[in-house]
Amino acid sequence: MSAPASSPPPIVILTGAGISRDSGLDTFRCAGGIWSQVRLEDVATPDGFRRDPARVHAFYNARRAQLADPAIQPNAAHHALARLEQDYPGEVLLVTQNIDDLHQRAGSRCVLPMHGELRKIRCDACATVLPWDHDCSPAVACPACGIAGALRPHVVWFGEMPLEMDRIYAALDDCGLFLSIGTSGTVYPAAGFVSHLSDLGMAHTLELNLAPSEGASLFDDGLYGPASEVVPAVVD
Ligand code: BJW
Repeated sequence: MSAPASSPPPIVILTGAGISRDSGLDTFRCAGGIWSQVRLEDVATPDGFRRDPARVHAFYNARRAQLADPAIQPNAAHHALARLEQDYPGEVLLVTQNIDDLHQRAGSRCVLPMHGELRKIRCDACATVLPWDHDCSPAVACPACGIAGALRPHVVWFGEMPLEMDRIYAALDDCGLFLSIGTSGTVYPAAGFVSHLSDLGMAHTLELNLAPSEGASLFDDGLYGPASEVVPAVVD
């Protein structure tokens, strides 16, 4: 990401599950969140998938079906970030840990979903990534290569390398403002972005969250409240 000298500083935005909470999707670690309903070792690790692929597919099938519910829509925070991308004269990169598609549906174009996408599936046999809006199971054959049992959710599990890391670090190294929105900051490498930036000393860093995260003191500033209120207040 490199901009002409006259452009305003590039902005990098990191979002987490908290931004989609006001759209009706559960976070992972809040009270009653996803990790209190299922064991992450069972559904979000390569070992869990090897042990019981049907259980893992069922977990993601249910979340895919929930995302397709007409009641689940982008909220004011997603829309505000899409407006920011459209109106800001410099570059805006939206890095999301979320696998929902609410940023894209709100109109954001420059989105890097670093933990994958719920509405895609990947073939372990031929590495093809396909749009996928229905249920999957170990019995389904890959439409690209015909091999059965090789499809897996296109998501990043613990122990796997998140996506687009080179592009993300290049953008971080170049940015003048970093916004972290609705993430607990407990999962690396995303949790390390703010320390990376304070080491570089070039960007202003701002946390927007319901309440200060454990790493709040690493940020230059913080603004706290529901994302659907705080994000539009910052952007507009
Ligand atoms: C609101 C709100 C409202 C609520 N408004 N805000 C020890 C030290 C350092 C690292 C490690 C370690 N041991 C293991 C690791 C690595 C590991 C890791 O970080 N583990 C930690 C738990 C310690 N990381 C990895 O394995 C990652 N890969 C990696 O490191 O690769 C390197 C490598 C690989 C191989 C070889 C060598 C090197 C991969 C991590 C993958 C994470 N995947 C998941 C599941 C994705 C698919 C799915 O969705 O099912 O990603 S886990 C889950 O956590 C999901 C999320 O993206 C991620 C982050 O969660 P997030 O978004 O922050 O949500 P919450 O719930 O935690 O927080 C919600 C926040 O919202 C809260 O702060 C609320 O306050 C706030 N909120 N309502 C605004 N209305």
